[in-house]
Amino acid sequence: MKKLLLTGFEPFLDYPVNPTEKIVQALDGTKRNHINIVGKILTVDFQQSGRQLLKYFREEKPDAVISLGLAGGRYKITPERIAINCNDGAGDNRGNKPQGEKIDENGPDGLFSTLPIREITAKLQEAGYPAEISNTAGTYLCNNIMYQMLNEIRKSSKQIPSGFIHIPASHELALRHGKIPSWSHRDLVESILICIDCLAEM
Ligand code: PCA
Repeated sequence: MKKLLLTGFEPFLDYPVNPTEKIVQALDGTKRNHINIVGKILTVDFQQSGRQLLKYFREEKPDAVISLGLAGGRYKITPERIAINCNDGAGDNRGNKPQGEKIDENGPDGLFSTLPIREITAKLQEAGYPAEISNTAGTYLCNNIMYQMLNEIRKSSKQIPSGFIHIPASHELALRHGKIPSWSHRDLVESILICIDCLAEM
């Protein structure tokens, strides 16, 4: 494993800050145990986010992909188990509001994460960070891009680990939002580095 594509999102809905953007900015261009981290920020847009991710994937040719998203209200780091072939939920940043459409008309109903999600949660817990596998990434942009990335890799028959990790709010966001639990930026960054460590052997 030499190169990791790590993605985060811009702010969306009633979250004026997206901690995933801050984490990706902090780690972009850095190295962790011989893994070069390439960080990219995606828009929150049903028409564009997946295209952006696939473009970065083709340009960067990474050996693994980890996408991060904010799950405002969650208390733990939650690697997602599965992405489903469905767009739904609140309007995105460009005003698109899908109503349960498929992401890929001909794609499978669901695609499982190919990240070592059990090892990731175990390593986080060992390091003292609350973590558990999540069985739903929702139907919004996080699910959408997780699905699109796994679908692209599936079609190309490549063996590239890919998946999605939802994270809680940062203190910076919680202070501005007022009603969600939060972690420090430092703990968020450290926990994502632990997730990256789990890829080292792959
Ligand atoms: N979280 C959203 C989209 C952007 C983000 O950071 C989600 O969970 O779908």
